[in-house]
Amino acid sequence: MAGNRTFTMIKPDAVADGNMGAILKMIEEAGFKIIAMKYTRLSAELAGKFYAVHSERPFYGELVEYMSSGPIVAAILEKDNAVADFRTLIGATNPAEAAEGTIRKLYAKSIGENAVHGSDSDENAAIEGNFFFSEFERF
Ligand code: DAT
Ligand code: MG
Repeated sequence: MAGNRTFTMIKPDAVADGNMGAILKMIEEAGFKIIAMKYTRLSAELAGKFYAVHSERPFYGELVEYMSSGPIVAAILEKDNAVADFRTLIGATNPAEAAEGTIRKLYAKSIGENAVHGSDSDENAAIEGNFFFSEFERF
């Protein structure tokens, strides 16, 4: 059975462009409840740890530099079928391929600066939520 939580980040480009409120509104209007949320900035070291799974990919250095370049919003979201439904809401990694009306279609600049993160599995949603939030912050 699919789990009911996922993890998201509003990435530095979207926060810098003033799209934080619009993106949170889309998330809430799509039926996701915000369980935990923080406005913070990742060091390069923490961004590298968060994306360690991509450490062998050619874009890893660029990804770490970008994700530590400015403030982000991190949040745990709750909804039935959260992981899959959230991936549908954000759209394809590359905004050029993202469906109309998705967050990335509306707000992403490029495949690298793509406005939002969404977990790709229930297991990773839990790992990523735990990375940002202590037990008492994700009740
Ligand atoms: P997603 O964020 O859709 O789950 P991913 O897990 O494959 O995508 O990659 C993580 C992030 O790495 C992605 O949001 C942006 C960056 N990225 C992925 N592919 C890239 C590429 N070909 N060039 C530059 N950045 C890329
Ligand atoms: Mg991913």
